[in-house]
Amino acid sequence: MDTKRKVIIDCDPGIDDMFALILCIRHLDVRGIVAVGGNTGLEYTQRNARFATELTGRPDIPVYAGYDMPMLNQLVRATEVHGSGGIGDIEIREPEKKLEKEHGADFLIRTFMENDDISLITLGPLTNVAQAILKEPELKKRIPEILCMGGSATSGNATPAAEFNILVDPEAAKIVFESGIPIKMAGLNLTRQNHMDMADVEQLRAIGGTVGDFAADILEFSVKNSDFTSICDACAVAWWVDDQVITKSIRTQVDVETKGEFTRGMTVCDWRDFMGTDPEQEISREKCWNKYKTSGNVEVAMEFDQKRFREVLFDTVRSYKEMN
Ligand SMILES: [Ca+2]
Repeated sequence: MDTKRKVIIDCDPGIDDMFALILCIRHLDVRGIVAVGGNTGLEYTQRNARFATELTGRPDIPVYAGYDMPMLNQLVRATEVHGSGGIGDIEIREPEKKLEKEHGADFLIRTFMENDDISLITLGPLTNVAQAILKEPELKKRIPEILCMGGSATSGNATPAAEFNILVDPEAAKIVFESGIPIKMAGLNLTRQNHMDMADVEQLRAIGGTVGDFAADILEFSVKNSDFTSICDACAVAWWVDDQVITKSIRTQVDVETKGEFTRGMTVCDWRDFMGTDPEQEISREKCWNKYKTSGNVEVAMEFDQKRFREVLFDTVRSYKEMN
């Protein structure tokens, strides 16, 4: 019996999304991929998602296009990080794999209204998911769980307060975080614990094969761009690929700031009951008080086993080579 977790992946590939797809397609039962505009435009993110299915030998996985633009926000892209085509400076051919005709948001609605056992992974701005919830509010009761790469328990990256995925579409993120759907948040405070550099590029190149070569190429672009990279989306999905990679998480209340002069797009985590006395650990790992009694809508990932993550990643890339 196949016991792999069934998932839909909503993403904006994106270099780190590609690593996440390489992991998920091997280890999870991926029922569909929905592209969203984010790191780059939808024109490229949906193409890269289709390319990922061919790269991994799984062109049977359906790929849908969702929304290109945020709900209200002005357009923000990260093409300086991912290249205008989303996967560095690598030129890829147009995949043979075709895009599904159904809109990505409608696919989300149909899938979650008809199934009870499929979870959702989000690796980009939350536009598609929020639009789907607005169109079919029953989704709030139908999506069992969302694993979200987004936000941060501490610092942002796009601004001092905000992480990129949330900043791109704060209104969408607010709708999702207030939906009542259980959320696992793997934010920057977690993913920054992973540093990939040229040694990792060389290791991927040494593994080789179609997936290994491609992974080495896009990682090299990332590393040359900024000395090291965290491949955030891959760190996030590791939570469901291998439950030993995320070694500590804390449930607390997380709200999305949409109005702040300096803090728009911030994931405001309620750490008031977790403020300990150790200055080296700003957020205590256990509750110090029980004064504020917030409901705790989000499980926030806090600690990451980098060694184990690397083993999982490199083993996965190797496994694709052995498959060919
Ligand atoms: Ca992404």
